[in-house]
Amino acid sequence: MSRMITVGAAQLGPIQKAESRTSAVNRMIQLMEQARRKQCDLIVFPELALTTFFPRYLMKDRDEIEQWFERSMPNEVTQPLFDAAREFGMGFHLGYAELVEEQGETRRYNTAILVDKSGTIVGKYRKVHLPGHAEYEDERRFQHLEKYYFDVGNTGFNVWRTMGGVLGMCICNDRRWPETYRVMGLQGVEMVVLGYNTPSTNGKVEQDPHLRMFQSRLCMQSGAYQNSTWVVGVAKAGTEDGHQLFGGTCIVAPTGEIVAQAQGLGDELIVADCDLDLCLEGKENMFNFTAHRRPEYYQLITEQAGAVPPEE
Ligand code: ING
Repeated sequence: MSRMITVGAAQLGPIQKAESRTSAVNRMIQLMEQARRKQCDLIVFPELALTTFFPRYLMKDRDEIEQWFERSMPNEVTQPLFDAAREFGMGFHLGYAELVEEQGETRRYNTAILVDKSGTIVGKYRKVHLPGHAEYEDERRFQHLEKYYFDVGNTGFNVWRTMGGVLGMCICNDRRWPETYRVMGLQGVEMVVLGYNTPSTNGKVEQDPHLRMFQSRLCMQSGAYQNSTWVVGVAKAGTEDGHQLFGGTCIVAPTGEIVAQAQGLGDELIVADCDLDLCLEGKENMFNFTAHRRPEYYQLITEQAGAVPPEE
């Protein structure tokens, strides 16, 4: 048996601060047209795909902050993506900054949606692991103010039965945490789709760019292998107003092997035929959770956040 999802991982090159959302959407539509020619069932766009990676800038004025956020989805600017999905019979995953009123309070989330082939939103995810810091840090070459701009997501790590499989989502820094994949693995996930914006250098300490790429890949490949799921990781890449983001968009098989990867740092579509039945081998053997997991020994994982070494 095979259950195929042809997936397009649509890396976006840089979006400059001055670039409009309409322009970003037009670029994404072009990638959808390419993906249609390659018969993609699903196209995956990056985290915060409509704008530059604005958490690198400190803004204090409320209106100035809120202009980076979407108050509804779809909206006037993003409607063409939904129309193309329906016309092409192609699902999509999109990351964006979301502003909502919840219990009388304004909340801001780093959000992603999953849209099916009819152009209907079937799933929403709000980023849980927000990296960086909540206050301006003078010693940094650039800021990473996600904890300042966003609330911790309140959706949890869900999966959805759509497009012939069990699909899940996470966002950027979430990909570095094994818990992210395992919670979806325990719901039988067969494909995790995620977008990221990862600076090529650390804003504070020197770090080899090659090492940073290695670590990003290591996390996605081990998440795939240890849960026997496809992982589709899609970058926003290149230089945004002088700030470099690494690329490395890739599609990872349930074996942990990379089956397709982007070559450059611009808008680039890579495609793979992902047979969801390839997940079965791992799910029935090495990572047969029912047979082999011992949750009674994993309590610390949900009881505490930080490490507590034994006393000296
Ligand atoms: N980006 C980064 C990521 O995890 C980050 C966060 C901050 C990485 C500092 C490295 C250093 O790839 C997002 N958008 O989560």
